[in-house]
Amino acid sequence: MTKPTVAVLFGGRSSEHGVSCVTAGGVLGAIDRDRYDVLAIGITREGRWTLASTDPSDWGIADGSMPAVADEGPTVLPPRQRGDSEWRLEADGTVSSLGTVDAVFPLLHGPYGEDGTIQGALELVDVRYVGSGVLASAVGMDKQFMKAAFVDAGLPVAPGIVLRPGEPVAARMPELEPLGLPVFVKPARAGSSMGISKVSSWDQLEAAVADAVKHDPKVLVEAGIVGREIETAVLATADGVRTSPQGEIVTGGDHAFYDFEAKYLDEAHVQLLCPTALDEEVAARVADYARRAFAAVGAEGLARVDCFVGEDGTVIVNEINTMPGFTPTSMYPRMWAAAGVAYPELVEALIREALTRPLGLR
Ligand code: G1L
Repeated sequence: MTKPTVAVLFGGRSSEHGVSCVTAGGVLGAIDRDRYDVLAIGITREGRWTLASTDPSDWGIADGSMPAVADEGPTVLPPRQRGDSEWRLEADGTVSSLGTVDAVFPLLHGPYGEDGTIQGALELVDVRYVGSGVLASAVGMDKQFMKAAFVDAGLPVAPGIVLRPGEPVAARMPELEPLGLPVFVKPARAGSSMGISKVSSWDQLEAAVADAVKHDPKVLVEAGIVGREIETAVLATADGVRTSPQGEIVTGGDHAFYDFEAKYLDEAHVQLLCPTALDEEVAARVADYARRAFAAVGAEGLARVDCFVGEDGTVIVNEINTMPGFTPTSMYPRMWAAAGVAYPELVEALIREALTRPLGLR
């Protein structure tokens, strides 16, 4: 019997190229080769698509670089630049054939990856993929629309104001001031925590917005919420939608919050606790909100939902991540491990869900 082919798509032109490569190494190590044929498709930092080794032992994953994709390796697609609208077709009328791909693991982050573009490209060519579709991926990448979807679903969120590209901040002060201090200034659509800053006095706002604008011309200014950072993993398969035991991000050291540096560079000062102690009633509410947040954006397969829990038990939904950190030691897999679901089982459940989903509207 022929095995389904699963392609792992990774790397890419985003700042999280290295994280994506490390994640691909983890996924490639976990896919059951007795059940699936595997392809590894790397996208270089320049945007060239290339075939990579599927053998995890070839992966120098420590340095987060793309393994065994020699510059002279086979090119699947030529590098593309913004505005490069030429479609290069092979003689047989197809864009390079890799044979049949039954499901893709789209391990790409940020613009051109988790914002729905890859998902759309796969929809166009009738290829199934793991995780959320076009709309949920795009909504999950845009904090403005994410908040709107949560509000529409009756979920509690932090109040926020969106600054449009090029807009003078001073003109919006009458709306901004009622948010109170501190506020968090965030690029509306960045894939990671880069460009986020905490503003404790209004005279810091302009500089914070200038920094955020480097990552996205659209900026969100959000009321600062005091509370524990509690995360929930959601897994949706044919068996239904399940939520994991909650995890908690505990930030020490001098990080003002769980910022980019804390997340990726300063492991010593950030603790990921799972499971974490939560009042039973609060835990149930967090789980309920996680499910509803998942449904609110129309997520599929998996998502991590991050909440703030105040001392009085108030829960605020901060965000949904339809492409959560997914190395074997990332929070999402660790939260499932706490529920007895090991990393390879998770990978298997997600592939199976992708393989059995209908194409087109669902
Ligand atoms: F394919 C999944 F399962 F939907 C998926 C896709 C992407 C899960 C997790 C991720 N995460 C990432 O790609 C990343 C956070 C490592 C960005 Cl590079």
